[in-house]
Amino acid sequence: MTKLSPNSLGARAWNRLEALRLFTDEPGKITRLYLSPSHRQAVDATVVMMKEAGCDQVHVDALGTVVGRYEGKSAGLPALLIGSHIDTVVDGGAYDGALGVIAGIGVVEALRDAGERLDFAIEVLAFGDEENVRFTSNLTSSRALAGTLDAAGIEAKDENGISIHRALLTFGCDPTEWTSLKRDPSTVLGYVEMHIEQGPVLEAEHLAVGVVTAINGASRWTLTVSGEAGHAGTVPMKLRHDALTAAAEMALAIERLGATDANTVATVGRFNVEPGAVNVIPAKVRFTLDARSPDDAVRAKMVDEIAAACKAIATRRGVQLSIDRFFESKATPMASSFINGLSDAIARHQIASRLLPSGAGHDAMAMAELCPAGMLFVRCKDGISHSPLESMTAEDCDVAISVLLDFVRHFKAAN
Ligand code: HGY
Ligand code: MN
Ligand code: MN
Repeated sequence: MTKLSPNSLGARAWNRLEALRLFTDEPGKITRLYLSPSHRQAVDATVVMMKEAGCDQVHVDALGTVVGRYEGKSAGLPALLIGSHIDTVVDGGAYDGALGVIAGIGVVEALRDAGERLDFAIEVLAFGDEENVRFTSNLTSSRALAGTLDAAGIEAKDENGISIHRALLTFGCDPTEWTSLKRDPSTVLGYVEMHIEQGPVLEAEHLAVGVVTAINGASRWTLTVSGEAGHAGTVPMKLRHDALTAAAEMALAIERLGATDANTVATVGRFNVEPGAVNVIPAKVRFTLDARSPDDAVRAKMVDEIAAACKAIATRRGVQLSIDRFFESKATPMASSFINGLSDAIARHQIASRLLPSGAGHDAMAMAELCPAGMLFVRCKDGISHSPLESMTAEDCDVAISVLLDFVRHFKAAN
């Protein structure tokens, strides 16, 4: 139980996080995929939270993003955007994404309670497609605002063949309106996202918060290995074209090549075997690659080596290999004005200001194409995320939102 006063920023945020975590499509786990029934419930709850916190206007846009606007000293002023995502991975945590949305709501509520109106508006954004788990296209809701989403993104399908377009109709949105979501840069002053670190650095250095310098670039592929099905009892080992053992050798090559540079990572997260019978030699394996680096040239070299290694294994084993490169994001530096502004706010809280890169991707990657973007990291336990073991403290939540509120109050649009 927290020592915070019930009226504190942290306690109020904690209650909202505890409410959001209940919206899941897998009871007992937190699984809230883009445009799923639980995402719709979370959207509806976020609308209510934003209204109760004092947003002057709240709406759900054509791609399911909840947008809550708190006007400045006069209506229609350019806005500072505060956002993150409310979708999750499968069996994920309660803080990845949701924390940044709840923090934005907390900032609006604190200003409203103090009767404060700033020289700019604030818009709190709850994006819904950051995790790239259900559909192959990613960051669609934030890229639409940045103006970098293309029509193909809306036709991306999930593994049941349902497109984002069709899922939006079921969700209650009008997908044809997505093209109007692009923001005029003159109406936006910047974007700031608060997020758990999803890594061990802040905890190891006993810091509640830190400032992100840059977000690593990522490449995501689906690799399909096609071999020959056969009877597990009759086909001699040397005559087989086993898709699974070929894919397994490729996965080990990916693990080896991902480790060639101190700052690169490469992961095989999904591995589907067909037909998947105990007495059938696997005919087909589809698996995913997620490869990242803070340096785009290093990442390009790594993925080229991965492709070459997988092709060589396929040739030697007499199986077919096809690669679908479905996602690519460049390494994204954060705006120095935001790095400095967030660092100053941290210093005003007598906390040492720690700068660190983000190995995880965020909506800030997309928003940085529209406007100056910054991120405030918050300590999480053991650095664990994308897991039901993901956790943080209400006290750190309180400090972090207080820092974010301080940043907002001191924010001056870079002219
Ligand atoms: O995978 C990522 O980096 C993000 O959590 N979607
Ligand atoms: Mn996230
Ligand atoms: Mn995530």
